[in-house]
Amino acid sequence: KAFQSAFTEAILKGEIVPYFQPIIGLETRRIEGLEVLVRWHQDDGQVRPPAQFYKAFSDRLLAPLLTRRIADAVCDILPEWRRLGLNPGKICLNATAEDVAHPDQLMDIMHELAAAGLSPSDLTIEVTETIVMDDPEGGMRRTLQSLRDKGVRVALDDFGTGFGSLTHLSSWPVDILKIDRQFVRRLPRSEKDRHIVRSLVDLAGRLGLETVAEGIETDWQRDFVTETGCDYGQGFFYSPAVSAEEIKDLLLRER
Ligand code: G
Ligand code: G
Ligand code: MN
Ligand code: NA
Repeated sequence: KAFQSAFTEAILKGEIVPYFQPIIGLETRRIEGLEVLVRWHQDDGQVRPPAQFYKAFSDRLLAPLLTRRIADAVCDILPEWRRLGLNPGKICLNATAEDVAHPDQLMDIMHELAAAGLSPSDLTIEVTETIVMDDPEGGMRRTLQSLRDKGVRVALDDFGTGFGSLTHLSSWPVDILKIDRQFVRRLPRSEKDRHIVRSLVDLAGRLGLETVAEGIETDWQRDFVTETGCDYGQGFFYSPAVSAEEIKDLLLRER
């Protein structure tokens, strides 16, 4: 309860803000998309990552407010980027379980972003396996499918960390597979992880999915995943998630 009111107040005060982490085309070596990652700018000047307010993501009241707030903030930024001639590529929003269980808000958000100039085909919704695991009535599947029918792309985040990953891959309507950074972290030392990453990229390709390797921290890791045929890379090697002001500078450099 105390957390609920503190977090709601933070939203109202504009302290809940989007940060942006570039997603790089491994062939083009350019920014092809941005993952939107929430941060809490507290009034003491601290920038808190989601690990310090993870409860908000699973709270039935807070989760939809959080998603809406982040989407609204992105809508506010898009016109400025357009004015400056910046191309952010795909905008990748993380969805909560509540979002996927109740599709109305996600549909609203898609329309709101479209009105701000982002076409549905430039929007990606990221869901984790833990979110989609429990879907007895198939409602979540239907949400994702109706987004895809509108041209929005769906990414399966943190792939390989949940239970029954391969089941999800064959039965869920997804376009993109994000290889979790746990498989990238120990490269090049771990021979097993090299095999796993290669196999995941190969499997995704055969299933017609695009691939993003997460957690790229070194040029060796970048070269390795590029050589596997992986499409995109994301990680501290390129950039951590940065503020709207800082991502503008990164996009300006690529203009
Ligand atoms: O930014 P960071 O790596 O600390 O994020 C940690 C986790 O929080 C990630 O798994 C990410 O998917 C999740 N997360 C970050 N921002 C958002 C957001 O805006 N909405 C949702 N639903 N999850 C987010
Ligand atoms: O769960 P999701 O993949 O959406 O969360 C992304 C999180 O991973 C962000 O909180 C971000 O800060 C973190 N992250 C992104 N790139 C790297 C990286 O290269 N190394 C590490 N250790 N963490 C990363
Ligand atoms: Mn994500
Ligand atoms: Na991830």
